[in-house]
Amino acid sequence: MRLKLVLGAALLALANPSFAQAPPFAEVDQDGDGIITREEAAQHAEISRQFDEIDRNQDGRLDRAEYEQWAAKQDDQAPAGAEPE
Ligand SMILES: [Ca+2]
Ligand SMILES: [Ca+2]
Repeated sequence: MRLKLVLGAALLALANPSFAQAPPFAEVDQDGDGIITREEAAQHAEISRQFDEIDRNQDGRLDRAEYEQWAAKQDDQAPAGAEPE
């Protein structure tokens, strides 16, 4: 079960190597408990790398609000081709 989820995340990472947009919260929160742990973030290189920055209240976990805020910022930084607002 867990292995299958990890493999799915790996396949998605391969399918989207540019990471132009952050993956949906539900995709990163593999067990669906509403919190992204470091272990879950480890499946996504960019999230893992910026974990401390995303974790604004420094409790070692990413809740949906923290993640969505960061994800929106990633979308703002989308590379050429994206229309600026
Ligand atoms: Ca989780
Ligand atoms: Ca947090």
